[in-house]
Amino acid sequence: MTTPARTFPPGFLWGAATAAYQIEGAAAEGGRTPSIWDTYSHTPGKVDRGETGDVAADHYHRWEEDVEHLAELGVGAYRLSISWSRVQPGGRGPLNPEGVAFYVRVLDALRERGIAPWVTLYHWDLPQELEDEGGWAVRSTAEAFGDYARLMAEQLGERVEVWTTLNEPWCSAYLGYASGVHAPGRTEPAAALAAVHHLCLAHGLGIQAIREVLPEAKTSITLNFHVLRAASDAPEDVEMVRRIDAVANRAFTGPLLDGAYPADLLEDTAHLTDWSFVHDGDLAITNQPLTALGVNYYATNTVRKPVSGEVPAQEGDGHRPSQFSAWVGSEDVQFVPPTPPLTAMGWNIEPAGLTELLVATAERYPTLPLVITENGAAFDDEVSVGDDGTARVHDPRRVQYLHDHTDAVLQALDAGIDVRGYFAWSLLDNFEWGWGYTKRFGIIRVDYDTLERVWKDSAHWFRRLATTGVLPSVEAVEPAAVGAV
Ligand code: IFM
Repeated sequence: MTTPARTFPPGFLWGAATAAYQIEGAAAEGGRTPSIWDTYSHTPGKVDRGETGDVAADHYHRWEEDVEHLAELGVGAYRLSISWSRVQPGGRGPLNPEGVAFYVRVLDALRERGIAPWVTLYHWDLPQELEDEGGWAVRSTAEAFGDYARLMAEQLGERVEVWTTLNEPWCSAYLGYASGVHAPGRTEPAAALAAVHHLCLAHGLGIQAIREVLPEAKTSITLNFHVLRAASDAPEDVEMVRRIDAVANRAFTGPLLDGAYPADLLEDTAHLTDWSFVHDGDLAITNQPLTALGVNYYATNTVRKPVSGEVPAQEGDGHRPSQFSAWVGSEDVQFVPPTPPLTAMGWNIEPAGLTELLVATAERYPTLPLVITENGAAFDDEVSVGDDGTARVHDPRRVQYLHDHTDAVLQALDAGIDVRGYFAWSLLDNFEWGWGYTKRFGIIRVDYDTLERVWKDSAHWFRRLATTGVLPSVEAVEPAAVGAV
């Protein structure tokens, strides 16, 4: 008996995603000035092995080859981000024509190949000058972002399919300003909460500006929701879920989608701030209609109340994000170490969490289409030589991860959820922030000595999925001739 094919609906969008600082390199070329990630990565001790994005995957010089890889993958969309300090050095004032021309070339090349550009305006690389003026802890950064968004709408216009204002503002605010494990590396919890609001305000000002220039623009924001589990049914553990949900999830969905900060968040954080940085009228700005909501999903988190006298453990590695929402206003929450199997990031693998997230988000916001803008996994890949003498990367765990998570999307679709697309993170191995190049998320391998690209088995598998819309078996990883899948 054969199992019936699992098929995605017609028009379901397949894509691959990257971000500027993680792949471009050319950090000091073409008029680009430093962002907070240049400063941070060049600060000794901040990034593993002292690595920086100076060269990264050298996409700035190899973008034509990378666009060919996207075309070969058969994806309908590519999610990229703009380096703010490449197009507007310093984050204010005149544009840098050379920087703008780079993105125009990339977007035009994508369009020529029938690939829709999904552009994120901010994927964590704030121009350093704006950080010097206070960064996301001050309101003027949100205003500068609104101006930048307007300029981009004017310059890039109809080339852009979907405008995403921010990627994962949770990371920008809490990892950048509370835990300090991301740029700019500040450890000021009150500033992190101000950053939450100024990022939401930036989003609203950005959407308003884009719509003034391009009234029909499709707009979005990408959030990395925390899918939370209580370690037990005990009320005190369930209460921990509420606290983390407030600071990690509803701190963003509140202002962005409901037009209000949740009352429990304000109460939980009252010892840190009075939230007076929220001005009259701000919540009408932050709460903009969106074409779709971008959902990034990797893993789940289990939390519990520490037993009396227990010091809440900060799990082993300092780059793990989960612990740091506890750090702002919820110091008494314990994140339970994840249960294997784990990815190379130490994150658990729980595809059902993705279905659950999509169903819960759609229940809360029934008219908002959802798109998975990131999902994928880092594993320690090995290169081997195939029978034909070419380099191969057999990455069965990544194939399994992608298979099980796209299957989880199908289950959400089966439940009637309006999910419109899925972007694999990531097109290429790249600079994984505090981890440098030690973690490989790409479906295409980058050899950091030669900068050569090699398709992993997961890329071959993903190509089958993207070109057929039918969920392939995990064995379907052999290279296929173009048109043969
Ligand atoms: O590499 C990051 C990306 O920049 C944002 N989302 C999570 C990915 C994996 O950590």
